[in-house]
Amino acid sequence: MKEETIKKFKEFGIDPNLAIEKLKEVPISIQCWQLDDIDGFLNAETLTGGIQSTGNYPYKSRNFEELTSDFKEAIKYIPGKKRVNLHAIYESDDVVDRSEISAKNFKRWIDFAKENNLGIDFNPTCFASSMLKDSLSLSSYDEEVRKYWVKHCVNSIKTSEGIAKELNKKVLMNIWVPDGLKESPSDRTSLRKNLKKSLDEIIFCGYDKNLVDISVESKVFGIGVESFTVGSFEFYLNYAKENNLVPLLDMGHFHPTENVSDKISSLLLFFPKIALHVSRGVRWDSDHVLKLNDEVQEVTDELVKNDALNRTYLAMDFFDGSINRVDALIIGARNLIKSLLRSLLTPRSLLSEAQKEGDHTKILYLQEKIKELPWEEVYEEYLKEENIKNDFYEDIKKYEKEVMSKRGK
Ligand code: RNT
Ligand code: ZN
Repeated sequence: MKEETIKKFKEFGIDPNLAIEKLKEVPISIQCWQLDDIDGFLNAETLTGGIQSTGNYPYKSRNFEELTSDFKEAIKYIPGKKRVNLHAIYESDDVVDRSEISAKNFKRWIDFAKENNLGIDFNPTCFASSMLKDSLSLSSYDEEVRKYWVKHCVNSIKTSEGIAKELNKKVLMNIWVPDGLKESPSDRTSLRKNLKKSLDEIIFCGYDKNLVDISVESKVFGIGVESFTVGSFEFYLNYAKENNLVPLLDMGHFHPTENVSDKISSLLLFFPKIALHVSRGVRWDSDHVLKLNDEVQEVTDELVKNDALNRTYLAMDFFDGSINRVDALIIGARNLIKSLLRSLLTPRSLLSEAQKEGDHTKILYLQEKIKELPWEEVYEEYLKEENIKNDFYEDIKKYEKEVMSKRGK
């Protein structure tokens, strides 16, 4: 890095090299489902559960080989520690019904993770299934349906434990269910009681906390289930607190004027660990590719200010089928990384001192002044240290032509 650059940051008491060292240690969980519009490998059922990947950009991956090829291509351009975020529908070996899964059915993924020095995170897939009844899974009134999903989640925990043992790395297993209703329910409580009972049954089976952390993800509404979501924020926040689980906040799962960044400091006061799905909501829709925008910046700022990077599971969650899906992953991941870097390059103590002194003019002055600092040069240095090229657009074009386009449509 140029002396000049270092000097500019030092004037504000920041060491850019230290920022790079810290950034290198922050793992980012990369969602495999961006690469195939959440089709999974069971190629059985269409995507349901109030989520949709729109757009028909060609050449999406159709199987394990294609998906891992695209994943590898994407991570060539993503610096730092990485994890692959899997869903149960990406079962790769000796495929069984998803309620029966174990780590054996993810053998090739485990090998893939070992070869590429990746961690794995796991998700039971409680959607895209004919076993959903009236858009309900774990909260269903139908005991056969409810028990099916309980079993799927229990076996997802066992699968996660198996994966963690194999990799010698902890797995975050995240439960999100699509359960909800299109119109306002006459009885909210019974559905929430069903969900609570199912979760109790799932965690009652026990799990090794050294191997797995379990998170629960809330949502405000989904497509087709606009009026009521069983697993609301209050529901899961309380459930997580009572049962030592990790609350997971998806940035696209709140009312558009509600900011996840504002919730982080409160959660960190009460939970040892939190989890985030870093995503971008647009109007009613969540899950757009991350941009380097103010809200992502505010979220990473909160994590850095609270010295909570090592207490936070950072996963991306978006799926865009209208652009090259490999580019989408790289662009999103890089924006999260840039945001983290900018947060690490912010003079926290100067800002918090100014607040304590009540000098709000200084806060605004500093907040805007530091935007003049050459963070891009620190970013380029980081890429250089990680042996990663900055430009990737032409390379992915070439990959699209030489590899992806051979898939036909
Ligand atoms: C859906 C949730 C959930 C999913 C993935 C596929 O609204 O955000 O995280 O996106 O599990
Ligand atoms: Zn999510």
